[in-house]
Amino acid sequence: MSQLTEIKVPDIGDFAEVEVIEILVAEGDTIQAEQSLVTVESDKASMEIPASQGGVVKSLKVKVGDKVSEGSVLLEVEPAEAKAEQPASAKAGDKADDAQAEAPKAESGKAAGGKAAGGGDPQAPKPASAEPARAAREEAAAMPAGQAQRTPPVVAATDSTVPVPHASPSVRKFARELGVDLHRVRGSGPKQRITQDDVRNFVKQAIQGGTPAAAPAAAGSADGAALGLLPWPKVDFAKFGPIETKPLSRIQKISGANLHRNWVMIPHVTNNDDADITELEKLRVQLNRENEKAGIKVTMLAFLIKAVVAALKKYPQFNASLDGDTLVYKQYYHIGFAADTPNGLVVPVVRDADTKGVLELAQETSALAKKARDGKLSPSEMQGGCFSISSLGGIGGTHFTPIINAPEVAILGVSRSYEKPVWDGKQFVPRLTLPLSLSYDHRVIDGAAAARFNAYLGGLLADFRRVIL
Ligand code: CAO
Repeated sequence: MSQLTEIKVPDIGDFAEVEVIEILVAEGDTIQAEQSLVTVESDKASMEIPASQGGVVKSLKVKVGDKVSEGSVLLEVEPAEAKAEQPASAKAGDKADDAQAEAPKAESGKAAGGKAAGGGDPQAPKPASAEPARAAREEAAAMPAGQAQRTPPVVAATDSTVPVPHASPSVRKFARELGVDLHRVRGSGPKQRITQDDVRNFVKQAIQGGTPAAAPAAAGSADGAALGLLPWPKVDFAKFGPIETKPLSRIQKISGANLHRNWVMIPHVTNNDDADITELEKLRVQLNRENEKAGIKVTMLAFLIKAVVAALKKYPQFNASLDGDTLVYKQYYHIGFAADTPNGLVVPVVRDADTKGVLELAQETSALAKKARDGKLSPSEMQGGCFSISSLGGIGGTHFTPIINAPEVAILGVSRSYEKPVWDGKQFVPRLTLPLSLSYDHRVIDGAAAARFNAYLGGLLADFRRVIL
């Protein structure tokens, strides 16, 4: 039996104590000079360490998670002149980076003929500085399928501002050869690193006709496949009983697409609270009695708009929109309200609600709601909203989760008021209670701020005189 030779980490430049993230060979494998043995990763780049000579791997000296530097022993091989020329075993071949085998002959010869890498082979390719690393990454991204990588150690930068899937150069090459877009592959390795098995499984699933478990989609792409979701179930409903089909209305299609985008793209949280509207309801009934002749009907919606404007003034981040990394604070108060129409949901907008009184708001919302039901709203009457109210109070329910109307950052859902027994210190007394459900965009609004907004709003509704303060 010939003597064992240690294969060490060659000169890898400024990189020290880098983590082994992938072992590309196994004990018993026959390896060739230049074949990738392990992938290491620093916070800047990943690279594959090639074998300085061929032979049979007798023992691995590192495992995933170990930290290595120049001179660290990676494995021991039994050099076999004859064997070194043979092709790698199926297992090793599976894992090896073909790019290494395709590396220019002169370089292979140099490394194979040079002294052990651990000895600091002067011929060993120099590792990447930040610039070549970036170049390697850009080249990898731009390279068409089937094109080989360059010399070892092969480097892929991970510090890009462009989101580049986390994968070693050999995995990138493997994916390119199979025509797989790595953005669509979910990585199962450490830090979501994409392994060769992930690419293989992705292809297998695609061949079998399923939707491969794709990585989460980039913002804006919301089809099920891009989100890594199962395909929509296809059911022959007629098999189970009589059916009738009707195409969605134009409004349903438009509002459905908007609701879907908003639900998927905005991290929603809903804060539920109750407002004591016992006194406000008395005022509302009295106002309706007084204005009956004028034909004005005041519903809770008009009071809600007025109170919401006061709350928006106190908590301006609710009257804002996200524009990239910037928050746009609006100094106007246009309030939308969801209106249920025979053709679907629409959201007319009351402009400059801060300048209008409750009676004017009642008249305007009722006129807009009628126009909505008659399908006569103009596009400009549905634009420019800052905050929306979805009132289901006339219908029922306790609490619900309204979907934010992007690019707004919050929406108030209102359910049906009910008599609630409230302890006044001596006894339970019936109080008319209005359920408030405030959905907010958690990227912009903290839970504490939402709770404050909702509690403040409840306080205004409990004592409406506070609205003028
Ligand atoms: N609790 C108890 N009763 C309420 C109430 C509440 N919170 N809100 C309204 N009511 C009562 C009204 O006082 C009125 O009573 P009367 O008929 O006895 O006078 C009745 O319910 C009907 O009111 P309304 O709903 O027609 O009027 P409104 O101003 O409250 O609402 C509008 C107008 C357009 C918002 C409403 O008609 C509507 O379309 N709501 C549905 C909104 C919707 O679909 N939201 C879901 C969107 S998905 O998030």
